[in-house]
Amino acid sequence: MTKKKLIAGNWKMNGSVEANDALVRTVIGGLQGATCTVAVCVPAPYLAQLQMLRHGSALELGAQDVSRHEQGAYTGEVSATMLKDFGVRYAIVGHSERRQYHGEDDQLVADKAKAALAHGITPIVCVGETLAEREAGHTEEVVRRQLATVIHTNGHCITEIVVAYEPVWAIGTGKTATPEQAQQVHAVLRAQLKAATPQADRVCILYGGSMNAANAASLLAQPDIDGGLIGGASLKAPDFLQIIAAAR
Ligand code: 3PY
Repeated sequence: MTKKKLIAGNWKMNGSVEANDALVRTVIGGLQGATCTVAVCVPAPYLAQLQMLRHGSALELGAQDVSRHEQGAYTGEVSATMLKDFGVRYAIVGHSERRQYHGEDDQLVADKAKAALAHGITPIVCVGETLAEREAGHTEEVVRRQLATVIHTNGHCITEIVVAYEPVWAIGTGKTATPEQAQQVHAVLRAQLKAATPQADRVCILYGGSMNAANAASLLAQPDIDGGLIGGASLKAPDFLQIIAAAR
Protein backbone atom coordinates (compact mmCIF):
# COMPACT_ATOMS: atom_id res chain seq x y z
CA MET A 1 0.00 0.00 0.00
CA THR A 2 1.40 3.41 -0.88
CA LYS A 3 1.69 5.91 1.91
CA LYS A 4 -0.40 9.08 1.80
CA LYS A 5 1.80 12.09 1.16
CA LEU A 6 1.77 15.04 3.55
CA ILE A 7 1.91 18.67 2.42
CA ALA A 8 2.35 21.02 5.37
CA GLY A 9 2.54 24.78 5.07
CA ASN A 10 4.91 26.60 7.41
CA TRP A 11 3.59 30.15 7.57
CA LYS A 12 6.47 31.23 9.82
CA MET A 13 5.80 34.67 11.38
CA ASN A 14 3.32 35.77 8.73
CA GLY A 15 -0.41 36.36 8.63
CA SER A 16 -3.17 38.58 9.94
CA VAL A 17 -6.74 37.77 10.88
CA GLU A 18 -7.95 39.20 7.59
CA ALA A 19 -5.30 37.61 5.36
CA ASN A 20 -5.64 34.20 7.07
CA ASP A 21 -9.36 34.19 6.46
CA ALA A 22 -9.00 34.72 2.71
CA LEU A 23 -6.07 32.31 2.35
CA VAL A 24 -7.61 29.45 4.31
CA ARG A 25 -11.03 29.72 2.70
CA THR A 26 -9.41 29.51 -0.76
CA VAL A 27 -7.20 26.59 0.22
CA ILE A 28 -10.12 24.67 1.73
CA GLY A 29 -12.19 25.41 -1.37
CA GLY A 30 -9.48 23.81 -3.51
CA LEU A 31 -9.03 20.65 -1.46
CA GLN A 32 -11.70 18.49 -3.11
CA GLY A 33 -10.01 15.62 -4.85
CA ALA A 34 -6.73 16.07 -2.97
CA THR A 35 -5.18 12.69 -2.33
CA CYS A 36 -2.62 13.83 0.24
CA THR A 37 -2.94 15.04 3.82
CA VAL A 38 -2.78 18.84 3.98
CA ALA A 39 -1.88 20.92 7.03
CA VAL A 40 -0.98 24.50 7.83
CA CYS A 41 1.39 25.29 10.70
CA VAL A 42 0.42 28.75 11.85
CA PRO A 43 1.64 31.27 14.46
CA ALA A 44 0.20 30.40 17.89
CA PRO A 45 -2.10 33.46 18.17
CA TYR A 46 -4.02 32.29 15.10
CA LEU A 47 -4.71 28.73 16.26
CA ALA A 48 -8.19 29.61 17.52
CA GLN A 49 -9.05 31.34 14.26
CA LEU A 50 -7.80 28.39 12.24
CA GLN A 51 -9.67 25.94 14.44
CA MET A 52 -12.88 27.72 13.44
CA LEU A 53 -11.99 28.19 9.78
CA ARG A 54 -11.02 24.55 9.21
CA HIS A 55 -14.04 23.15 11.04
CA GLY A 56 -15.68 20.40 8.96
CA SER A 57 -12.92 20.45 6.33
CA ALA A 58 -10.01 18.10 5.59
CA LEU A 59 -7.43 20.76 6.45
CA GLU A 60 -5.26 19.75 9.41
CA LEU A 61 -3.81 22.22 11.87
CA GLY A 62 -0.21 22.51 12.98
CA ALA A 63 1.88 24.67 15.31
CA GLN A 64 5.42 25.88 14.64
CA ASP A 65 6.89 24.93 17.99
CA VAL A 66 5.99 23.27 21.29
CA SER A 67 7.48 23.46 24.77
CA ARG A 68 9.44 20.53 26.20
CA HIS A 69 7.67 21.31 29.52
CA GLU A 70 4.22 20.24 30.64
CA GLN A 71 3.25 23.50 32.39
CA GLY A 72 4.50 26.07 34.85
CA ALA A 73 6.79 29.08 35.04
CA TYR A 74 8.04 29.15 31.45
CA THR A 75 7.12 32.60 30.17
CA GLY A 76 6.31 32.66 26.47
CA GLU A 77 6.16 28.87 26.08
CA VAL A 78 3.17 26.97 24.70
CA SER A 79 2.60 23.41 25.91
CA ALA A 80 1.43 20.40 23.92
CA THR A 81 -1.74 20.27 26.06
CA MET A 82 -2.57 23.83 25.08
CA LEU A 83 -2.04 23.01 21.40
CA LYS A 84 -4.30 19.99 21.80
CA ASP A 85 -7.07 22.31 23.05
CA PHE A 86 -7.14 23.89 19.59
CA GLY A 87 -7.24 20.65 17.62
CA VAL A 88 -3.58 20.77 16.64
CA ARG A 89 -2.35 17.58 14.97
CA TYR A 90 1.23 18.56 14.03
CA ALA A 91 3.99 20.62 15.63
CA ILE A 92 7.16 21.59 13.82
CA VAL A 93 10.21 21.11 16.05
CA GLY A 94 13.83 22.01 15.37
CA HIS A 95 13.29 24.23 12.34
CA SER A 96 16.70 25.66 11.43
CA GLU A 97 15.41 29.17 12.20
CA ARG A 98 14.82 28.07 15.79
CA ARG A 99 18.14 26.23 15.98
CA GLN A 100 19.91 29.30 14.56
CA TYR A 101 18.11 32.25 16.21
CA HIS A 102 16.96 30.63 19.46
CA GLY A 103 19.92 28.37 20.20
CA GLU A 104 17.92 25.13 20.10
CA ASP A 105 20.17 22.09 20.23
CA ASP A 106 19.58 18.47 19.26
CA GLN A 107 18.52 17.40 22.76
CA LEU A 108 15.99 20.22 23.15
CA VAL A 109 14.51 19.36 19.77
CA ALA A 110 14.27 15.68 20.73
CA ASP A 111 12.62 16.62 24.05
CA LYS A 112 10.08 18.78 22.23
CA ALA A 113 9.28 15.86 19.94
CA LYS A 114 8.76 13.70 23.04
CA ALA A 115 6.44 16.26 24.64
CA ALA A 116 4.36 16.44 21.46
CA LEU A 117 4.13 12.65 21.14
CA ALA A 118 3.07 12.30 24.77
CA HIS A 119 -0.05 14.32 23.90
CA GLY A 120 -0.88 12.70 20.57
CA ILE A 121 0.62 15.50 18.47
CA THR A 122 2.84 14.46 15.56
CA PRO A 123 6.16 16.30 15.68
CA ILE A 124 7.57 17.35 12.31
CA VAL A 125 11.25 17.09 13.18
CA CYS A 126 13.46 19.26 10.98
CA VAL A 127 17.03 18.31 10.18
CA GLY A 128 19.45 19.81 7.70
CA GLU A 129 22.96 21.01 7.06
CA THR A 130 24.33 24.51 6.51
CA LEU A 131 26.11 25.44 3.29
CA ALA A 132 29.49 25.27 5.05
CA GLU A 133 28.70 21.77 6.33
CA ARG A 134 27.65 20.63 2.86
CA GLU A 135 30.74 22.08 1.25
CA ALA A 136 32.92 20.37 3.85
CA GLY A 137 31.27 17.03 2.98
CA HIS A 138 29.49 16.73 6.33
CA THR A 139 25.85 16.62 5.22
CA GLU A 140 25.27 12.98 6.11
CA GLU A 141 27.05 13.24 9.46
CA VAL A 142 25.02 16.32 10.47
CA VAL A 143 21.56 14.99 9.60
CA ARG A 144 22.35 11.60 11.11
CA ARG A 145 23.47 13.24 14.37
CA GLN A 146 20.31 15.37 14.53
CA LEU A 147 18.03 12.39 13.90
CA ALA A 148 19.99 10.06 16.22
CA THR A 149 19.15 12.21 19.23
CA VAL A 150 15.46 12.11 18.35
CA ILE A 151 15.58 8.31 17.93
CA HIS A 152 17.49 7.82 21.16
CA THR A 153 15.11 10.05 23.14
CA ASN A 154 11.87 8.68 21.67
CA GLY A 155 12.56 4.94 21.35
CA HIS A 156 9.80 2.91 19.75
CA CYS A 157 7.58 6.03 19.35
CA ILE A 158 9.85 7.00 16.48
CA THR A 159 7.35 5.47 14.03
CA GLU A 160 4.90 8.25 14.99
CA ILE A 161 7.11 11.17 13.96
CA VAL A 162 7.43 13.01 10.66
CA VAL A 163 10.93 14.00 9.56
CA ALA A 164 11.57 17.06 7.39
CA TYR A 165 14.87 17.37 5.57
CA GLU A 166 15.47 21.08 5.18
CA PRO A 167 18.91 22.03 3.91
CA VAL A 168 19.61 25.33 5.67
CA TRP A 169 21.15 26.79 2.51
CA ALA A 170 17.81 26.29 0.73
CA ILE A 171 15.69 28.10 3.30
CA GLY A 172 14.47 31.55 2.38
CA THR A 173 17.17 31.75 -0.30
CA GLY A 174 15.15 30.63 -3.30
CA LYS A 175 17.75 27.84 -3.77
CA THR A 176 16.40 24.31 -3.76
CA ALA A 177 18.18 20.99 -3.50
CA THR A 178 17.93 19.12 -6.78
CA PRO A 179 15.62 16.10 -6.61
CA GLU A 180 18.74 13.90 -6.69
CA GLN A 181 20.46 15.78 -3.84
CA ALA A 182 17.29 15.62 -1.76
CA GLN A 183 16.69 11.92 -2.48
CA GLN A 184 20.27 11.09 -1.51
CA VAL A 185 19.77 12.59 1.96
CA HIS A 186 16.25 11.13 2.33
CA ALA A 187 17.70 7.68 1.61
CA VAL A 188 20.27 8.19 4.38
CA LEU A 189 17.52 9.18 6.81
CA ARG A 190 15.35 6.23 5.76
CA ALA A 191 18.26 3.82 6.31
CA GLN A 192 18.86 5.30 9.75
CA LEU A 193 15.18 4.86 10.64
CA LYS A 194 15.29 1.28 9.31
CA ALA A 195 18.16 0.50 11.62
CA ALA A 196 16.01 1.77 14.51
CA THR A 197 12.64 0.21 13.67
CA PRO A 198 11.25 -2.42 11.30
CA GLN A 199 8.40 0.02 10.60
CA ALA A 200 10.58 2.78 9.17
CA ASP A 201 8.65 2.80 5.90
CA ARG A 202 5.65 4.20 7.80
CA VAL A 203 7.55 7.37 8.63
CA CYS A 204 6.89 10.32 6.32
CA ILE A 205 10.07 12.12 5.31
CA LEU A 206 9.26 15.56 3.92
CA TYR A 207 11.47 17.80 1.85
CA GLY A 208 11.52 21.47 2.88
CA GLY A 209 13.54 24.40 1.63
CA SER A 210 12.00 26.55 -1.08
CA MET A 211 9.68 23.85 -2.42
CA ASN A 212 7.31 25.66 -4.78
CA ALA A 213 4.74 25.12 -7.51
CA ALA A 214 7.45 24.77 -10.16
CA ASN A 215 9.73 22.23 -8.46
CA ALA A 216 7.27 20.23 -6.33
CA ALA A 217 6.42 17.52 -8.85
CA SER A 218 10.03 16.50 -9.51
CA LEU A 219 10.91 16.49 -5.81
CA LEU A 220 7.77 14.55 -4.88
CA ALA A 221 8.51 11.94 -7.56
CA GLN A 222 11.56 10.74 -5.60
CA PRO A 223 11.06 7.37 -3.87
CA ASP A 224 11.91 8.57 -0.36
CA ILE A 225 10.23 11.98 -0.51
CA ASP A 226 6.83 11.60 1.12
CA GLY A 227 5.71 15.21 1.01
CA GLY A 228 6.82 18.74 1.63
CA LEU A 229 7.15 21.37 4.34
CA ILE A 230 6.35 24.52 2.41
CA GLY A 231 7.49 28.00 3.38
CA GLY A 232 6.67 31.06 1.26
CA ALA A 233 4.59 29.17 -1.30
CA SER A 234 2.11 28.15 1.41
CA LEU A 235 1.13 31.81 1.81
CA LYS A 236 -0.16 31.97 -1.77
CA ALA A 237 -3.26 29.84 -2.22
CA PRO A 238 -2.80 29.09 -5.96
CA ASP A 239 0.82 27.97 -5.42
CA PHE A 240 -0.02 25.91 -2.36
CA LEU A 241 -2.88 24.23 -4.22
CA GLN A 242 -0.59 23.41 -7.15
CA ILE A 243 1.85 21.73 -4.76
CA ILE A 244 -1.03 19.78 -3.21
CA ALA A 245 -2.13 18.68 -6.68
CA ALA A 246 1.42 17.48 -7.41
CA ALA A 247 1.41 15.25 -4.30
CA ARG A 248 -0.29 12.07 -5.51
C1 3PY B 1 11.19 27.07 3.55
O1 3PY B 1 10.65 26.54 2.57
O2 3PY B 1 11.90 28.08 3.43
C2 3PY B 1 11.00 26.52 4.89
O3 3PY B 1 11.72 26.88 5.79
C3 3PY B 1 9.92 25.54 5.15
O4 3PY B 1 9.86 25.17 6.49
